Amino acid sequence: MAITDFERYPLTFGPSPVHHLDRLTAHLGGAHLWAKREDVSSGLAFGGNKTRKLEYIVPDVLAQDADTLVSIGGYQSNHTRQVAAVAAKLGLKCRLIQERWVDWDDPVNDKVGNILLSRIMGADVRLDPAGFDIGIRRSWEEAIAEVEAAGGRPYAIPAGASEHKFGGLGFANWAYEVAEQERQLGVFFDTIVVCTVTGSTHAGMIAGFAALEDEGGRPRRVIGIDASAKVEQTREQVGRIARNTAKLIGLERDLRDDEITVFDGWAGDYYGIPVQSTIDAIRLSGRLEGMIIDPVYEGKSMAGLIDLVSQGEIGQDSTVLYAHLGGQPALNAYSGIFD
Ligand code: 5PA
Repeated sequence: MAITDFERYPLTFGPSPVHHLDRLTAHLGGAHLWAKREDVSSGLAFGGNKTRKLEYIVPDVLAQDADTLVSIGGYQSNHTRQVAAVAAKLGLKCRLIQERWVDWDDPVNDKVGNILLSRIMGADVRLDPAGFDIGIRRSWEEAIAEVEAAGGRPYAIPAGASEHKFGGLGFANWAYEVAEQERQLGVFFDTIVVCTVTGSTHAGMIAGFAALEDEGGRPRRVIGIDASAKVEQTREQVGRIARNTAKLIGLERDLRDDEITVFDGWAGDYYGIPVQSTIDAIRLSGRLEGMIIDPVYEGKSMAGLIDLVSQGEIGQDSTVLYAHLGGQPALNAYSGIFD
């Protein structure tokens, strides 16, 4: 099997745009920085990385003739908002468990941003007081059982669509898309920087780029920046999903440990709570590039990118592709930071 053997249900406009970050590059005075924008590549409720993952999951939903998508995330989950959008687009029902993953006391945290959009799109949104965990949750299993008991045909999509058997395919294909865009642009991205939490975005990229390398492509670094503040769990999950995805797309060797790189140092102490470097990164990206990033994910990976370039860990001659995975709607629940 190869990535092209898997069916892809189109939910995006096509390849996500890639552009140079001129002013950020000049400001940091090091590597050449580019961005690839999952945040502007779909018309479904602002898109993001889950939309691309779901393109490879929807064919299975349709094959199973499910009538309700069931998924889970925090109150401000981007993933559940994208599941709600896909359900709306397919004419399916949607049942969402929104857990209190983040101890953030903004009074509208469970009302604005992502959760508001999910409600607008008709999802059945249920709040649950449970805290952060990227594993399989009981509340989610109960929701599936409830849909079944009511005569529905649920289709279960785990947190971030990561523990799904096809969860890594969307970003394995992203790697091939990057290779094609490199040919068009005449550049080579030797370093990719990506935010990682439930793991299948980063894992898919690792598998995809490993397959490209085995097809004769030049090697490159795919650096995951942890935003879960539970780096060991994330690293384990990324490695496992990368290996599963690599097998699925026909990689004939095991992945090396040095292909699975998850850095910590920018997540702060808690998932979902921005620290000073997150806020600085959000302001810098906004002021220099007009590129909006969020306080939960991309603000943390951008803080990592800024430091790695400033400290020379990513060298002067590097050409870096920053994966912008979306997530801006959550900013609405964090307005107090920018007063
Ligand atoms: C998320 C995830 P992975 O979960 O695939 O590692 O992706 C991390 C990530 N950037 C990066 C943005 C904007 C994201 O939304 N979000 C989760 C959610 O519930 O929204 C799965 C955690």
